[in-house]
Amino acid sequence: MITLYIFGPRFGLPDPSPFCMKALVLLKMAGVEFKTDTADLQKAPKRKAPYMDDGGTIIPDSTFIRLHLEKTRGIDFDEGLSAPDRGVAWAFEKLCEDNLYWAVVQSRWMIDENFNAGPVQFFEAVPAVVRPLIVPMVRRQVRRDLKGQGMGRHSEAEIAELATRGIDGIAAFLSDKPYLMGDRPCAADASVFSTVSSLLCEVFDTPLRDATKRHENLVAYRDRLMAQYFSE
Ligand SMILES: N[C@@H](CCC(=O)N[C@@H](CS)C(=O)NCC(=O)O)C(=O)O
Repeated sequence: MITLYIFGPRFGLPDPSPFCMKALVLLKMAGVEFKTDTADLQKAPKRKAPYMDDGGTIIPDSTFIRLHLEKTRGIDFDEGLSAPDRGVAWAFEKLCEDNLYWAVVQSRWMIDENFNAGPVQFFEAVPAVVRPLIVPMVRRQVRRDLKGQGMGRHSEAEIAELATRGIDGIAAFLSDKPYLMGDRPCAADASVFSTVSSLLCEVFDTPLRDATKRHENLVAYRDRLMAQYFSE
């Protein structure tokens, strides 16, 4: 039996983490039986969620979860795609994960109003006496991560400008297709759908959300895949 360790629904999303959402979608695409449990980052092999337990084998990281499913279940999430199309799908996936994701993190964690509307809830279980120490400490770690990755070195306006390029690119490429690469979902849809859903999250008032909302096809794509994978 597979157990996927995630954070669980928040902010009107199946998971506040686009990587956890992606792993959920991949498992649903694969059609395998699985259950979910709450991630314990101290036990997570890479100290990040998601991670998956497949009959005692622990697989961290959403992309390695994909590769594990492909290897062990004989699945090809990109079945039917040509080699160039597989490359394009991978590039869009990594645009979401290595670029847009960090713009989302910056907007949720570094802008006080958004932090207080969202991530502050992650600290509810922390005893009230130490919370005033822990919360700023974790926010400092996130700021350090953002600086290390590079996104955190830009101004908010510059981040919005960069993210809008990516968002516009996804919208233009998706065009009027039901899925990123055509008539059937592929692995990149798990990632792109999760990122678009995160960008559109109503809890956070950001220029990224406005830039995404401007594209009717992205809103429709989010709605269509949400109905397909999370109707429950
Ligand atoms: N490359 C990883 C990224 C996972 C990731 O960044 N997870 C974040 C949540 S969105 C996390 O667990 N962060 C906890 C931390 O950094 O302490 C994947 O694809 O699973």
